[in-house]
Amino acid sequence: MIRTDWTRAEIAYLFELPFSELMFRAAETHRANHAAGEVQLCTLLSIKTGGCPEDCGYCSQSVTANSGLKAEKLIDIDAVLAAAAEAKAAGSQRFCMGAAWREPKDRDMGAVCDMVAGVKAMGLETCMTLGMLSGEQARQLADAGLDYYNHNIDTSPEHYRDIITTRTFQERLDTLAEVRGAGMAVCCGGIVGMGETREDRVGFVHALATLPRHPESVPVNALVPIRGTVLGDLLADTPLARIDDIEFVRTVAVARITMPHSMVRLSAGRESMSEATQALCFMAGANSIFTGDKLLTTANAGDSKDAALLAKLGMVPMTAPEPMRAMEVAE
Ligand code: SAM
Ligand code: DTB
Ligand code: SF4
Repeated sequence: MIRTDWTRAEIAYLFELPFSELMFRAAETHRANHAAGEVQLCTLLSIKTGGCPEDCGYCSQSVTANSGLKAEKLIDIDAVLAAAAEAKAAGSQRFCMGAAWREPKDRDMGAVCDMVAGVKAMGLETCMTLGMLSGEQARQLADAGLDYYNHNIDTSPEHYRDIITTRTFQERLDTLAEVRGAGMAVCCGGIVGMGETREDRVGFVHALATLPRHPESVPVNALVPIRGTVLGDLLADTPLARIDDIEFVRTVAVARITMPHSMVRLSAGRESMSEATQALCFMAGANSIFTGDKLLTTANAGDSKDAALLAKLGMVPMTAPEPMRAMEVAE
């Protein structure tokens, strides 16, 4: 049964379970709803890098960060299609395009919709993350064939204002409602390791698991500390503040148990994670990763490292598109 009425106390209880008990329950939920030996491969491309007016404390692309990144223009559709072809050849199932915008300008919509249509025509699932959307923009993207829209709530509602001051948690929820209203699937998660408390992690999972419909994809990122960003500098100066591996795995497990049908993506931060920690995340129910050498602006594990890890774990890339898989499970 899919529950959207989780209480914070229930989620806190899951976080507090003995680790082996939590892992057992998460693995059980995973097996009941997904093919547990399969991992979905997704590839990211930054289609518009840097110069973002928002002040997200973790992000290299904010104008408030001194990350040395220079603002670029929206890239050409040919470059997008070439990157998508490469991703497809490497076995990726979904192609995610990200732009460092607070929201897209209406004059950009034609170009991004062409990108969606082009990538979709190549037989890849399409995802975009462009910041906040109006209802009309969401409809335009849906009409162009966009399958997923990524828009993260990032952390608990209480911790949100310590991380970002240029928009509110409620504005995130408003865009998610526009995405749903336009009929697209939702990709929504956040970042662990931003100096939040356990209670914030409880509040973060609670906010996702009590949305009117669970996001079809839930990316769980571990903060990538980038020099020149508020959080990157803070973490570099206090290394002990880095998220504990077991606590990260617990977060993945609780996401899996509370949102059983969702794809839980082990997202940014894998580069600095041991193979053993990643394996624990898969056992805890993570069933999706970002592949390739690059995320948006930072390095990622890379295809050959990932292929070696999956082979070592006896796991295989997912091939069937997610909606089909969901139907198989429902039968
Ligand atoms: N501008 C759009 C937005 O904020 O929705 C899309 C791009 S933004 C880079 C997408 C997501 O990447 C953020 O919501 C955040 O969760 C994640 N992210 C960004 N920088 C990160 C970092 N340094 N470490 C981990 N995750 C990060
Ligand atoms: C998500 O949750 N993580 C991705 C994707 N959605 C867009 C982005 C990760 C970015 C990591 C830092 C960087 O490369 O700039
Ligand atoms: Fe802009 Fe997105 Fe980075 Fe925030 S996370 S600064 S909105 S690109």
